[in-house]
Amino acid sequence: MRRVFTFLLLAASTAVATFWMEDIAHQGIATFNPDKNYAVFRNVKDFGARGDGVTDDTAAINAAISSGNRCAGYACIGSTTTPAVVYIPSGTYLISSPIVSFYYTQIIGDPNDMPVIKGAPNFPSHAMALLDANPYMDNGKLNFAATNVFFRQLRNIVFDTTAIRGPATALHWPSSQATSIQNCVFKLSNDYEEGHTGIFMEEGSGGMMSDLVFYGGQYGARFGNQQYTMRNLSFYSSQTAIDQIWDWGWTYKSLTIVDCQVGINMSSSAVGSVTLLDSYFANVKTAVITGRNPGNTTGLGSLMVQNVEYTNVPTVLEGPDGESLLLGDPNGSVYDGGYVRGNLYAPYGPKVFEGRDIRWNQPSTLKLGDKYYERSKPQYENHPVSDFVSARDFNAAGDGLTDDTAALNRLFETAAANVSKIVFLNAGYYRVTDTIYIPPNTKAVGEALGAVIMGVGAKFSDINTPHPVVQVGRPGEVGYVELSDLIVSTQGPTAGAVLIEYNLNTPAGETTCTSNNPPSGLWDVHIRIGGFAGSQLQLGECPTTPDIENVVEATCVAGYMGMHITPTAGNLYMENNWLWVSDHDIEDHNNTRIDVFVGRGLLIEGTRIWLVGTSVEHFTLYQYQLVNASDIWMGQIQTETPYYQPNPPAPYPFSQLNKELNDPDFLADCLGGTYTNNFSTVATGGASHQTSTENPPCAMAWGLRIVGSRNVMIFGAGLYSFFNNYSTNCSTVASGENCQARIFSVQQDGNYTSAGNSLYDAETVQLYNLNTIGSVSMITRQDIDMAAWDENLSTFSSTLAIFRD
Ligand SMILES: *[C@@H]1O[C@H](CO)[C@@H](O)[C@H](O)[C@H]1NC(C)=O
Ligand SMILES: *[C@@H]1O[C@H](CO)[C@@H](O)[C@H](O)[C@H]1NC(C)=O
Ligand SMILES: *[C@@H]1O[C@H](CO)[C@@H](O)[C@H](O)[C@H]1NC(C)=O
Ligand SMILES: *[C@@H]1O[C@H](CO)[C@@H](O)[C@H](O)[C@H]1NC(C)=O
Ligand SMILES: *[C@@H]1O[C@H](CO)[C@@H](O)[C@H](O)[C@H]1NC(C)=O
Ligand SMILES: *[C@@H]1O[C@H](CO)[C@@H](O)[C@H](O)[C@H]1NC(C)=O
Ligand SMILES: *[C@@H]1O[C@H](CO)[C@@H](O)[C@H](O)[C@H]1NC(C)=O
Ligand SMILES: *[C@@H]1O[C@H](CO)[C@@H](O)[C@H](O)[C@H]1NC(C)=O
Ligand SMILES: *[C@@H]1O[C@H](CO)[C@@H](O)[C@H](O)[C@H]1NC(C)=O
Ligand SMILES: *[C@@H]1O[C@H](CO)[C@@H](O)[C@H](O)[C@H]1NC(C)=O
Ligand SMILES: *[C@@H]1O[C@H](CO)[C@@H](O)[C@H](O)[C@H]1NC(C)=O
Ligand SMILES: CC(=O)N[C@H]1CO[C@H](CO)[C@@H](O)[C@@H]1O
Repeated sequence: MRRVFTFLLLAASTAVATFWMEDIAHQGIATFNPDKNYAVFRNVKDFGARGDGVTDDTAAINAAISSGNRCAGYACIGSTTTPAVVYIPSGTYLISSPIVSFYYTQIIGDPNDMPVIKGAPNFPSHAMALLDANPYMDNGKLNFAATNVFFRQLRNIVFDTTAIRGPATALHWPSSQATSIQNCVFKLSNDYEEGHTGIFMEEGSGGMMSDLVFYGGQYGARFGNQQYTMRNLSFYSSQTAIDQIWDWGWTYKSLTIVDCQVGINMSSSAVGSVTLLDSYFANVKTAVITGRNPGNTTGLGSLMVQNVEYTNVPTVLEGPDGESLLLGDPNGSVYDGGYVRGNLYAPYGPKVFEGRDIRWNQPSTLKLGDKYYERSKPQYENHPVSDFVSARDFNAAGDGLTDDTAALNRLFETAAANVSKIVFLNAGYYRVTDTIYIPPNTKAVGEALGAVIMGVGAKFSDINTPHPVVQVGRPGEVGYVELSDLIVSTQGPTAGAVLIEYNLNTPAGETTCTSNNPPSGLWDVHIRIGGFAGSQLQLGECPTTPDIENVVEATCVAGYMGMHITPTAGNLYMENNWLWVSDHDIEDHNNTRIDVFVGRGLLIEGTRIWLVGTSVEHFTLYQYQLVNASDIWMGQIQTETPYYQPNPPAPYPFSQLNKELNDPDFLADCLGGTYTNNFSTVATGGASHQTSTENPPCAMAWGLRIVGSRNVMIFGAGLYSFFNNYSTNCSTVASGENCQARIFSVQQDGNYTSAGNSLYDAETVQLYNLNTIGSVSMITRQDIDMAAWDENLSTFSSTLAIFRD
């Protein structure tokens, strides 16, 4: 009887279709790894893991991660040459000590039957976590500097700590750009006294998490990081769902918090701001705890909440002394259109604002139902392997030497002709000498974040003739695409390269989104310029030159623009995208700084674009620029000014202005010394910024520049300028945060009444929770600097809660 039962169970489980990623031919290569036998794809079962819930699988899983002389330990703090997909088939994997992840690792479970990583009863309670993605070394430091942990993913895993008595953490995840966790479950002890935690993250520079479910725990999650975007997280029966350890800015969207004592505890004085949208709390004693007392005039603990329902929640917001600042209903539902607590500029300020039930314009064009549109990265889990076409099967070598232009163009053209086909770009560097055209109807996914399309050569080399490396649709073209897990790069001097030109207009619902006519999507599609093996833009070629005045090596001018979303483009959802001009050489043992120059960051001229968890760093003229754009959703955007500026100052070496692209004119705006500020009319803080504004350089890259655009909704922005000529002395309170004069500009082309009100029926720009570092002015409106950093002192950053224009 027992045997038959087992047999039936086996038969049933083999009947479940395996995930395509498990079965597809694994032809990915680590192009610039000298070991030609290096394996990118690793199935833990090939390393002896059993997944039977009984065998101790710790060593086998760790072997799958570590094999191939990969980057970890004292010997390596970063490398792009050892990317890996560690695949975990369905099963229950018992572990007795931590699984330790390495640099550039994707840990992916079978989404159709998610594997369980289960801590054995003897799992040591002093251990960091079931999965330690960045272990502390004997010297007390993390293996990988948290702010340099890039290119890492975790998907489709169930973590289970319930068999462990005493403290336990499922996941330790100090992380930064181009990292994501998607579709994971955390099963923690329901006994709060045990002290279980789902995710512990104490530092880093921000990434993306989505579709996570937490059960039990003293803490569902404890989050500390500079900034982050998190979407669709659910917590059931945790004592505290989210313990906000520290942040400058944080955007939560679509949280569900049920049967918890506390929803979000953000009372620490190290919390700069939290933005919370489209969420639901039920049977929660206290939804949010703030450390910010009423009337507090600092930027600390700024909070913006919009579209949240509370059912059986006695206290919506609790103050620092345990008092109820906003009441809920212990026996019913309360709906909140929105509340904000922090400093307001509308457009002038600051004014302490503590309003409730705010219902400012929320463009319906950006919503599906009553929530802002959101959509997770497709994993194609219902597709058989036969639906996939691999780059290697189209003779794209991906070896960094062969010219793969024709092969890739043929691959995309062929796949787009059949709506069922999905392009699989095997890991490898695809060297291309001309544009790769991605037609409407393309679905494509890369392997290991190691599939890199790399533009090189003459077509991309003229600083005055921009030429796309990847072009999505031709101007005016209509259609739909889905792209994920890809990197677009350049090699050597390519001053004319536009890494991605996006032209496509996708038909989608006109007034609100519809699920069956979705916007196109780019998930984990990144731009990386310089600082990696094979780029020919590393420490050897592009060392910094602080001691030489205004020198730029022509061989280190490596791009015209990161990404251009052109005027004909519309209906595009972007999630977790990092556009990075490297500031350091990832392969170097000390992550030594380098100087690479790329003109423009992300230019948006289109309409109806969502940017969910994106960042743009170190471009010369600007990071984000919006020109005549409309219906734009930006949620926790993040920027950094190039570390070398003002040596040389912007726009050098891109001194040829492109008027068609509305390039900022630094010569006119700054070098004539004509810029003015309106700080002296502000009620408070006059004295201190008189000294701080003495000599802040103005000819510096904009973090965000908005020109003549409408319905721009920004839910969290971190615009940072840490350096002048490689020194951080300027990004301090003592120096007056004077790395640069200004960083955020709104210029609406004279579309104002004489009283200064917008001519538009609705606000043109709404920005919530702006955090800046190293910029004297936080807002420059119509060329006038008007929000001084010291009007809104907060954490290491200055924080203002609302800017409305
Ligand atoms: C949210 O996450 C859950 C759990 O992973 C998933 O079932 C659901 O589809 C997600 N919702 C959205 C809108 O993506
Ligand atoms: C909230 O967090 C603070 C630390 O910032 C802690 O002292 C306090 O006990 C927490 N409150 C609750 C109810 O857990
Ligand atoms: C303002 O609130 C923060 C916490 O969010 C607190 O640390 C600070 O002491 C308060 N400042 C004043 C002047 O009340
Ligand atoms: C209302 O809620 C409180 C606290 O949750 C509970 O004690 C009480 O019985 C409820 N009253 C009704 C009428 O449901
Ligand atoms: C399109 O692709 C599907 C699935 O891979 C295949 O079954 C079908 O034959 C293809 N159609 C054409 C016209 O090639
Ligand atoms: C930049 O800093 C270096 C020191 O690291 C100094 O020698 C040089 O003069 C500085 N250049 C400018 C333009 O400030
Ligand atoms: C890294 O820096 C240390 C000193 O901080 C130096 O001893 C070492 O040589 C450097 N290593 C490399 C590879 O540059
Ligand atoms: C701005 O965009 C609209 C379409 O959204 C277009 O009709 C108009 O011509 C554009 N204006 C400029 C100045 O480019
Ligand atoms: C300066 O700010 C004040 C409010 O503080 C405002 O009334 C005035 O119009 C501003 N001036 C300019 C030129 O923006
Ligand atoms: C100014 O606003 C008007 C009315 O909405 C609009 O038609 C026009 O295109 C705007 N001009 C610019 C330059 O944005
Ligand atoms: C930065 O400040 C330190 C300490 O005050 C000083 O020694 C150093 O010279 C400064 N560096 C620059 C580039 O100004
Ligand atoms: C106008 C305003 O709110 N200014 C505050 C900004 O932050 C500083 C330092 O915390 C306060 O002293 C100001 O009152």
